[in-house]
Amino acid sequence: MLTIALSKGRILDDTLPLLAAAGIEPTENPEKSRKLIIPTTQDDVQLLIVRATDVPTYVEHGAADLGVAGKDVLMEYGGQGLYEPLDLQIANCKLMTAGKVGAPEPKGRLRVATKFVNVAKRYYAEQGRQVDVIKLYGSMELAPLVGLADKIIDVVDTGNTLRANGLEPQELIAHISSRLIVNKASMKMQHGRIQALIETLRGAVEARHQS
Ligand code: PRT
Ligand code: MG
Repeated sequence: MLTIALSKGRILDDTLPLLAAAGIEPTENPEKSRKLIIPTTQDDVQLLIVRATDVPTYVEHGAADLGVAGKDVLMEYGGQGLYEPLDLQIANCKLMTAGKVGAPEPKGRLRVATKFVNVAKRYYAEQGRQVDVIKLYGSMELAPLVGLADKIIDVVDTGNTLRANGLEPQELIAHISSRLIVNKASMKMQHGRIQALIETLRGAVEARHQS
């Protein structure tokens, strides 16, 4: 059995057409189903539906052989425990700092609210800047508005969410897309099969960008 971990929403939406190119289609709609293990048209391939931030955990520990995760999630997860053989070029966005429109730079330590705590610490350490990082799980845009933080670090697509809350994108930390990730032991044990799937997906990614 080959097990692929995916999250609902934009990653699932954009990954299903790529998997379909490899002849892998879920036998029921994962967005609608309450099931967390979804069989596919290939008897020996199944999908696991997990939270986006949990995908690397399932794959690193071998509970899934493969997964699809945003580079933001992978940067935050860190470590050397996964292979990342293919940029799927889906769910593109940017990881950015943002703050209140026109707010002056604070004099003392910068307070940064984010769910990307490790990314934030690394980013400001590289700049030699002292910061207090405040961990949040969502609605980061609120933090500068109510004085919880001076800035946030979050993924930005259109920027509409920032603008709607009187914030502006400031520094670009990284361009983000979603990546295929592979468990290291699976890559050894099922090398031929996984390599073939990677090459088929690579072809589907390229075809998508030529049309
Ligand atoms: O939603 P949940 O808490 O379960 O987890 P998640 O937010 O990590 O998952 P999901 O499915 O929302 O996002 C999965 C991946 O999609 C992320 O890890 C990113 O790599 C990628 N991605 C691409 C995005 C966006 N675009 C995006 N716009 N993830 C989140 N957003 C958010 C953004 O933070 C903002 O709050 O969507 C909102 C709208 O964005 P704007 O800039 O268009 O207004
Ligand atoms: Mg989300």
